[in-house]
Amino acid sequence: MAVLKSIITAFITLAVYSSLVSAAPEGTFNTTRNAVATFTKGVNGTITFQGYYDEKTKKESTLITVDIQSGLDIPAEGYPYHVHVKPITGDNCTTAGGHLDPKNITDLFVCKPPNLAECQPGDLSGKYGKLIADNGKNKTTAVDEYLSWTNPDYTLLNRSVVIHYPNSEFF
Ligand SMILES: *[C@@H]1O[C@H](CO)[C@@H](O)[C@H](O)[C@H]1NC(C)=O
Ligand SMILES: *[C@@H]1O[C@H](CO)[C@@H](O)[C@H](O)[C@H]1NC(C)=O
Ligand SMILES: *[C@@H]1O[C@H](CO)[C@@H](O)[C@H](O)[C@H]1NC(C)=O
Ligand SMILES: *[C@@H]1O[C@H](CO)[C@@H](O)[C@H](O)[C@H]1NC(C)=O
Ligand SMILES: *[C@@H]1O[C@H](CO)[C@@H](O)[C@H](O)[C@H]1NC(C)=O
Ligand SMILES: *[C@@H]1O[C@H](CO)[C@@H](O)[C@H](O)[C@H]1NC(C)=O
Ligand SMILES: [Cu+2]
Repeated sequence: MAVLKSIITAFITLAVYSSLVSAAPEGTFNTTRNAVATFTKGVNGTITFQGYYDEKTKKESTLITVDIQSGLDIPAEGYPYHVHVKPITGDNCTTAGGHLDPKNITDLFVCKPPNLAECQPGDLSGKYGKLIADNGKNKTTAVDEYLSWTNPDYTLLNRSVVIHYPNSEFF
């Protein structure tokens, strides 16, 4: 297939409450701020986003849980993954549009820890590392303070997550 650089995409939808891992952020998990991208082709697995709010610090944060059970077949290099602005239509990855980038940082800026505030909020692998395959799988978590559940420009809902092959940082 021509210029299909992504491995697979999944639409982010509201999730039902699911149990939490130990790496939970400060604050309270708001069960209505709960979204999941479910991958069923190319890779099997989920990326879950759970929104927290800390009354004391007034800080929003999102616990990101990656749980890919199969399909990451290229070892060592790592798969880039991003939140893209649009939901996916059919199997056409181009319909995902660009990265979630409300501040117009653009793909030209190379996101490097620890300066995560300067990254595109959608550049998950830039902020937290590419998904390193372990027997086709990856399981990892991150606590994010740059996505938002209240600012519509930063929201996750009705967008998509794209996992790219290791040789294609962007599309
Ligand atoms: C939970 O999230 C919803 C949707 O963003 C919001 O309307 C509600 O106020 C939040 N509840 C609490 C206790 O923060
Ligand atoms: C995903 O799971 C389905 C059902 O278990 C299986 O048929 C399919 O081969 C799996 N795909 C990959 C990429 O592992
Ligand atoms: C895929 O989507 C893009 C953007 O919406 C469109 O320009 C292109 O024609 C589509 N390709 C196919 C094969 O449908
Ligand atoms: C980013 O670019 C879009 C489209 O050009 C524009 O509408 C928006 O105002 C810009 N946002 C910022 C923060 O510059
Ligand atoms: C998953 O990928 C992350 C980098 O994003 C890496 O730190 C971690 O070791 C990998 N975990 C597994 C179980 O593959
Ligand atoms: C997401 O899409 C669903 C249906 O496709 C719609 O009911 C819902 O209001 C949308 N949510 C947001 C936050 O846009
Ligand atoms: Cu991407």
